[in-house]
Amino acid sequence: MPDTVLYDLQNGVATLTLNRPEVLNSFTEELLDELADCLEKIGDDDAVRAVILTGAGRAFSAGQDLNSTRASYDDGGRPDFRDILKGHHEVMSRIRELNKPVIAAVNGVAAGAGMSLACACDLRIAADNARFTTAFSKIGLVPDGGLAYTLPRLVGLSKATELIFFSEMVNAQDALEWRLVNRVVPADELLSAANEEATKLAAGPTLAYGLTKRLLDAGSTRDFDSLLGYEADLQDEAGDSEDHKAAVKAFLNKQQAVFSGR
Ligand code: T3D
Repeated sequence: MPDTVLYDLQNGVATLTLNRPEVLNSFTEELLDELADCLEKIGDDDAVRAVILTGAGRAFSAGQDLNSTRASYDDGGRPDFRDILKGHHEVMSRIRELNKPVIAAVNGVAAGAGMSLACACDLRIAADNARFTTAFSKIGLVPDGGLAYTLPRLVGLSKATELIFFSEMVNAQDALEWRLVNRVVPADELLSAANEEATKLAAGPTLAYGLTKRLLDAGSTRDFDSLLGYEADLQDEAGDSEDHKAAVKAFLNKQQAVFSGR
C-alpha cells in the first residue's frame, strides 16, 4: 500500500503531501495517523524549519472519507463522532502547536475537514483553480477540525457564519478577497511559490516563529492584560535565543543577520 502521506525534505523545508488522490485525499484513520506522526517528527527535527502541506492530484482534501464510515449508517445507526474527531483533533492541534511555520499549498478543492486543515495552517497559498466549501451543513453536521475557531479569525464572524450555513463553493479569487487565503497563484506555479515562501521562513528565526504562533493563538482567547503578561514571558524566551543575540549584534555592526533557528 502506498503511503497516505508523502514526506520530502529539501533545504530546511519539509513538504507533506496527502496521498489518496483517487478519493480527493479524504481522511481515513491511517492518513490522519501518518500525518500526526510526520508532524511529531518534524517538531523534533532541527533540520526542518518550515513546512508545506499540500495534496496529490486535483484536490487538497475532501475531508472525512465518507466511505470509511458508510457501514455505521446501516439500520439507522451512525458513526462514533467523538472517536472520529480524536484523529482530526490530533492533527489540527499538532499543526497549531508545531514550533515552526506551516504553509497550506491549496492545490484544488478543500472541503469539510479538508478546509479545516487548510485553515489550521499558519498561511495559505491557493492555486487559481482551488475551491473551498465548508460542506458540513450539506450533511447536517456542525463545523469540526477547529473551523469554528480558525474561520472567524480569518474572514470575520459574519462571513464565517455565511460560509458555514450555506456551504457554497468559494473560488480562489473570492477566497483571496475575503482573506481566507494569503495569495493566489497560477496552478502550475503553486509549489514553487510555496517553496519560495517556505525557504524564506526556513532561513528565519525559527524559535521566534514558533513562539509567535503561540502568541497569536493566545490573542483570541486572552484578555488584553493577560496577553501582555504572556507576551513578556515569550519575549523573555525569544530574547534568550542565539538568533536574537546574533541578529542584534549583526544590526549594530551593520551586517546581515544569519539565523540558525536556535
Ligand atoms: O464520517 C462522518 O460523517 C464524520 C465527518 C466529519 C468531518 C467532515 O469532513 S464532514 C465533510 C465530509 N466531506 C464532504 O462532505 C465532501 C464530499 N465531497 C464532495 O462534496 C465533492 O466530492 C467535492 C465538492 C469535494 C468535489 O466534487 P467533484 O465533483 O470535484 O468530485 P467528485 O466527483 O464528487 O469526487 C471524486 C471522487 O472522490 C468520487 O469518487 P468516484 O465517483 O470517482 O469513485 C467521490 O465519491 C470521491 N470523494 C469525494 N469526496 C469524498 C470522496 N470519497 C469519500 N469521502 C469523501 N469525503
